[in-house]
Amino acid sequence: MELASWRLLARTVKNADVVVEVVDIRDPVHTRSRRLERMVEAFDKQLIIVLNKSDLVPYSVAEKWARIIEGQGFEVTYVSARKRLGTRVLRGMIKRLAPVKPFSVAVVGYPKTGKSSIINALRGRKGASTSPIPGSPGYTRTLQLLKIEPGFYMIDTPGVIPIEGGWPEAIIRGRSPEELSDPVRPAMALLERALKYNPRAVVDAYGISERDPYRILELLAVKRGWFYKSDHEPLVEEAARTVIRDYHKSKLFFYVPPEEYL
Ligand SMILES: Nc1nc2c(ncn2[C@@H]2O[C@H](COP(=O)(O)OP(=O)(O)OP(=O)(O)O)[C@@H](O)[C@H]2O)c(=O)[nH]1
Ligand SMILES: [Mg+2]
Repeated sequence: MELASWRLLARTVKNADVVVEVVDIRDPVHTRSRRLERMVEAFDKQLIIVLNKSDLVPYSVAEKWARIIEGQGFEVTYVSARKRLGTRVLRGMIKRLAPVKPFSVAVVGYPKTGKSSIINALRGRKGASTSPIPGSPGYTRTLQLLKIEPGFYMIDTPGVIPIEGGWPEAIIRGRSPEELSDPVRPAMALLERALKYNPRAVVDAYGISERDPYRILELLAVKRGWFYKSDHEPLVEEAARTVIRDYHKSKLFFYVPPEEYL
């Protein structure tokens, strides 16, 4: 899987008039890149932080995250690319920061935050290819220039993984589940977080009412009939990949409450 290099991003940011950093509202702290934000500052470009996937959290949670980030001195708004909510506000914000046409907006951020989906939502039609899982067909590999309206362009970029990304977010977004040499540890960390923030997450996704992450993987493998041929032990690696995929598809559902951060 190809991710954006910092050099490519620097060039893109330098040539853009406005930069949109797309963040996953389920976990804004771990899907924001301070390094990216500092780079935008260094080039003296206008930055908008866009909290995407707001259809997955209550309205009050979206509002609170926006206020927190605003309080840090950023331009911020929340949208749902999937439901096409908040796109009018975002469009207005961009035009306020880039009053003279023609202008271009670089859309940057962590993998799988919905960068391409936001561009499509603003365009009102598809054009930027999208995909649910890192590395699966449709993920963004190179820069792509898309027209939103005459004189208003957006540049779609591949996701970037900063070093400060944090565990396990950087791992599970940085590679396709198949490419992970050890999917079990990140999947266990993910399950722990899921249960911490949504006690019903595992019951709702798999009908398994167990709280020990390793045990959950074993039970899921048994449930799906995944066993090692050699010793007939549950194939926990396959269960781990499934858990990671289900997080990307938001079937394994949780979000980090803003209160945690205040
Ligand atoms: N629930 C929900 N899912 C979304 C939303 N926006 C995007 N997604 C989903 O998130 C996944 C990733 O979307 P993309 O637009 O491909 O994300 P990306 O940031 O361009 O991904 P890369 O180019 O691979 O870095 C897809 O499965 C989308 O359907 C949203 O507003 N709500
Ligand atoms: Mg993309």
